[in-house]
Amino acid sequence: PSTSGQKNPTIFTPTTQDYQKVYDAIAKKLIDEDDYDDGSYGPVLVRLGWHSSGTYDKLTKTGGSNGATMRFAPEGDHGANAGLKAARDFLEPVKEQFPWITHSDLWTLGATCAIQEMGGPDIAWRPGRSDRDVAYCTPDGRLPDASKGSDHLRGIFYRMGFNDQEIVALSGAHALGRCHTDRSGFEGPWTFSPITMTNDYFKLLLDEEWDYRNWNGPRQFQDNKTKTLMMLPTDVVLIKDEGFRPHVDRYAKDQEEFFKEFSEVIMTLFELGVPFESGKEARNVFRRTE
Ligand code: ZEM
Repeated sequence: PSTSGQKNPTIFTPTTQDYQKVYDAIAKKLIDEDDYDDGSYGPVLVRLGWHSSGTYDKLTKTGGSNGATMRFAPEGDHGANAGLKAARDFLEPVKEQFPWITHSDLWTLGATCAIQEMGGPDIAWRPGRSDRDVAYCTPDGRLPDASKGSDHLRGIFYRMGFNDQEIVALSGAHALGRCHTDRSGFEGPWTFSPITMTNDYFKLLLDEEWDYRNWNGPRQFQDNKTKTLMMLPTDVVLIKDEGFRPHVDRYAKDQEEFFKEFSEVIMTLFELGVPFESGKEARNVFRRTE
């Protein structure tokens, strides 16, 4: 059959409305599939977006969300990425429904959607990531090690191009989700509402007394009152270090201020290393589910 007179039917240029459809499909799945962890895949989707982006190295311009190289064994099997298959598998049917979206766009859009749907701030997002082959996998060790101190934290995040304020803002994502003994070895949630985005992580860091947990697992902290919450060594560093502490204080006092700065920095995180052809005007905030 002749297609003359038509545009090449195999080339499809998705619009903002098309990406909104992907957002809506992810949001619907988050509501429908509530039989996971604390009742939502939201937190693990956020962690997937973060780990796909947080490999960025500003000096060599390698890593970052472009590529979705965690699909391949070397990177998917890095210790830091344990458990993220759950998030990748959750998004796979969405990829099949919208085959034109790249995995790398889908993973960052999934995290963006999850944050908004869990009551977090609006986050601007734009497409433009392409999937790359196994040769682009990053070496192990680019993501932070929770057992370490402030020098390590700064080393990792400065490499991505972030500063102290941005490190603290990003850490506020630990309002969400929990640690799993079969993934990181650590155990438990940071807050009492792990599927709702709040500034509680900062409030709890300041308001609770944090003792070492007496157990066989890796060194972690537990709240002295209920003994049900946890903090990682890298979380507690934020209240001990004088470069980090002022931002913890600010975010604990004012959720709006935290949301504003979190929104800005996570947008930046998700864009690290992406050779966008579009400009900043291509960024869009998707409509949330009612
Ligand atoms: Zn996390 N994170 N993270 N993080 N993280 C875990 C879980 C989650 C660190 C870390 O070692 C760990 C950021 C920064 C840092 C989330 C988001 C973001 C876990 C538990 C560990 C050990 C994994 C498990 O056992 O399942 C360290 C050291 C960080 C340095 C500051 C940033 C930045 C994040 C996003 C912006 C989220 C949402 C989770 C919860 C995942 C889940 O499955 O519930």
